[in-house]
Amino acid sequence: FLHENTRSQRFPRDVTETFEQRYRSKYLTYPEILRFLQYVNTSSNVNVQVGSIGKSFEGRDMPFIKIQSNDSWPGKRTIFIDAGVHSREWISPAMAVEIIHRLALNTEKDRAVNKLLEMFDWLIVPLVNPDGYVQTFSKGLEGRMWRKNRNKRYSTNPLCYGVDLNRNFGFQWNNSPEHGGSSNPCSGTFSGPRSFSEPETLNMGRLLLSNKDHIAGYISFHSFGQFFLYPWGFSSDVNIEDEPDLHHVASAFVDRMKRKDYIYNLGGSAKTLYPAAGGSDDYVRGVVGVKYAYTVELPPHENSRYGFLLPETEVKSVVSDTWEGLKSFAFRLHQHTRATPFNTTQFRPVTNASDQQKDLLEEVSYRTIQNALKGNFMDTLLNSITSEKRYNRYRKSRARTNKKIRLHLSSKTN
Ligand code: 0X9
Ligand code: ZN
Repeated sequence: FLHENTRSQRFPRDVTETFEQRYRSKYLTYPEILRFLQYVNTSSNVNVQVGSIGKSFEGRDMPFIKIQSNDSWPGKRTIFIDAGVHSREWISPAMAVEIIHRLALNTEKDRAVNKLLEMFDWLIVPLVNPDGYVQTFSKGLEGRMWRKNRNKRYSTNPLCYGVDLNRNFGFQWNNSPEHGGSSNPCSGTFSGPRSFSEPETLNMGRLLLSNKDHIAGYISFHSFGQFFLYPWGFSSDVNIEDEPDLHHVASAFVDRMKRKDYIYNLGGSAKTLYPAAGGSDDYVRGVVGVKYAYTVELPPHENSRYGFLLPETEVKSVVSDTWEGLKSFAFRLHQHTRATPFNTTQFRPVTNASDQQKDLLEEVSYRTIQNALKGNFMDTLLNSITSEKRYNRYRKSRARTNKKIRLHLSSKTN
């Protein structure tokens, strides 16, 4: 698939020069990202595996790369990174490209890289939303500032295409009074007709669940604002039980970045930024069962006038500075989790003061995990939500659950 979008089947002679010297000082296009991965695949000295996790709505491949030390083994603890969920946040895939370059090519001869590969395998999806990304390179209203995917099924108006992929993941989907998603296709935060209605989120869900037992940490790169966020995003009323752990590991990044003069805001997602349900981070934590799941809002700072339009001249310094923060994060994660045997089912996905609420919410995510473990997650998921009948049944049972939670909560406060 790497060849599909490239004009020439072979690399031009100056490809090394092109990528070594120019990839960090410019935003790569979709075909350039594929070509970059192809280059890494053939030139890395460590173990890399490049492939596609599936197709986007418009049929583009969603590339992944797995980077491991040459003596790695199946099931080794993995850091999972994704980028480009929102297409206009160009610095995000640029960050993923930087990470891939650092880990797989290590042209800076950074001694820490060996350690990083010793500690973890790295699984990276640099562009979760390729259709949207391609769209942002076009002119006009639906051009540079496009955020969602390019699904055309929910509206005939081109301004109203697409679903916000970060409202479409299947955990607490649309499920709080302030869920931060919209049911209007014209909205920039349209959450889709149901969770995992989009091929992009479905492909991610499948990949995540099939790696569930060895993902030690998850980071989704977004922009902008300089926030380091942990769950929960779906509601600001629910606290995460192990907040001190999540905070401690993330603060390694935040402290390191501060020394480089980047001030990051660290905290629970809904409280620190705003409530938004259906995000990938909540899903990774709540259903996949990864304890350390984060969303990072890259530069510029929230007060910057640039917003999503971080100038190309800033790319190089931002991604190489952020790499330092990521290294600190990985070392801290390793250090902090080394003593505890790695078992993702050890902790409880959702907690709050109320035990009853805990049980109800856990039941939902636990069932999803059980189904995933039974075998083909995709079949399970597709069967359970694409058939209208079953979907309605599911919705009704969800409504009942939600009602119980609400009743219980109000009885507590009254
Ligand atoms: O709204 C979002 O999806 C993210 N912010 S952005 O400006 N990049 O669009 C924040 C997502 C935080 N995580 C959750 N709310 N689950
Ligand atoms: Zn975003």
